Amino acid sequence: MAGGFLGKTLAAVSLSVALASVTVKSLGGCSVAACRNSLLSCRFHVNSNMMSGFNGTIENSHNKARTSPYPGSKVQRSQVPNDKVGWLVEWHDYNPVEYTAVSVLAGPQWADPQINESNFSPKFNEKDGQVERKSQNGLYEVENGRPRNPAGRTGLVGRGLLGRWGPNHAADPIITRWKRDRSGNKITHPISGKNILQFVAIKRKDCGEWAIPGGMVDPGEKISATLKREFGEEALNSLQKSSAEKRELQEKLHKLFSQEHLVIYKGYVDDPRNTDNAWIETEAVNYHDETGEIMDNLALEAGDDAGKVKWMDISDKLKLYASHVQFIKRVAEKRDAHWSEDSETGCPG
Ligand code: RP5
Repeated sequence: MAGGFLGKTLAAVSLSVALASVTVKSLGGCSVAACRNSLLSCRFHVNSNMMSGFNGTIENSHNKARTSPYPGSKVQRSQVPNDKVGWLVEWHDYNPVEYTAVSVLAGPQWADPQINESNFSPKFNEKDGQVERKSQNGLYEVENGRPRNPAGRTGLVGRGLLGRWGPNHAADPIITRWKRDRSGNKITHPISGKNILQFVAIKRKDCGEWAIPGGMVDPGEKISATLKREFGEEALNSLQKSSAEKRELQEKLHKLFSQEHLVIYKGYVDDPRNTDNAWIETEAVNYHDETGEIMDNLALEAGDDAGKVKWMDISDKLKLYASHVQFIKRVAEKRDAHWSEDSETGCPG
C-alpha cells in the first residue's frame, strides 16, 4: 500500500462527497425570522453551503461501522480506537475477527461467491458486467484479493451480512412535505421561526430503528428506478397490491418522482453492517411535494423490510439508522426548514 495513493484516495473522497443540487431554484440562505439574532452565523451558512460536503471527511462518519455485536449475530468486532481507524496509521497487532453470515455464504443471487472460489474473478474498481464495483468515493485498495474499506478499519473482515465484496450500492428516497395545520397553512416553529418539514420514515424490521425507506440497487438497475421501487415497496406496500392497484400506484409514483429533486448525498454510509472488505454506499435524493397534494393521494402502508411507516417531523431530535440523520439535516438546510431550537444552529451551517 502506498501512502501517496491513500492520500489521493482521501482527497478524492472529500471531493466526491460534495453535494450536488439539481433543478431547484434558490434554496440557500436563512429566513428573516431565524436570522433576527444570528446574522453572522447565517452569513457563514450561506458561504459554507456553497462549498461544504457531507460532514467533512468520511472518517468522521465511521462510528456505527465499529459497533458490536455485529447485526443479526453475537459476533463482537475487535475494538478499533478512534486514532487507529485510518489505514495510514500503522497497527501491527490489528487482529480483526472474520465473519460472513450463513445467509451470504449460502450463495443467494444478490451475493458474490467467496474470493478464493475458482469461478470468481471480480473486476474491482470497475463496472463488472451488470454489477457496479466502482466506489463513489474514488479508487479503493485491494489487498490479498480483498477490497479495503475506504473509511478505515472496522474490527471485522469478511462480508458480514453484505452480499458484495467492496461497495454495496444503495439508494435513499427522501420524500418531504411541509407540516400544515387543519386549514392547510404551513406550521412555523415557534423558536426558529422556520417552517417544519416532514419526511416519510419507515421502521426497519431488522433492527427496529427508524430510517429513510432506502434499499440496494439491483444489478443493471438505474438509481432513479431503485429510488422509486424502494419507496413503493417499503412505504406503499406495492409488492402486495393487485395488478390494477400496482398500475395506479405507478402513475402516482411517476408524478412524485418526476418533479424537481435534490441530490443530497453520494458516497460512503456509516452502516453497522460495514466490514473491512464490504461497505454500503448510497445516493440520497430528496423529492419534495410542495403543495402536499401528490402525497395526499398516496396512502402510506408499510411493506417488505418495513414494519411501520409514518410522516416524521424534521428536527435535530431525530434518531435514525446509519447516516440518515445527516442526510435529513442536509435536506432541512437546503429547503431552509426548521432544524434546531438553538439560535446558533437554528440557521444550519
Ligand atoms: C443504509 O442501508 C442505506 O442508507 C440504505 O438506506 C440501506 C440499504 O440497505 P437495506 O435497507 O436494503 O437493508 O446504509
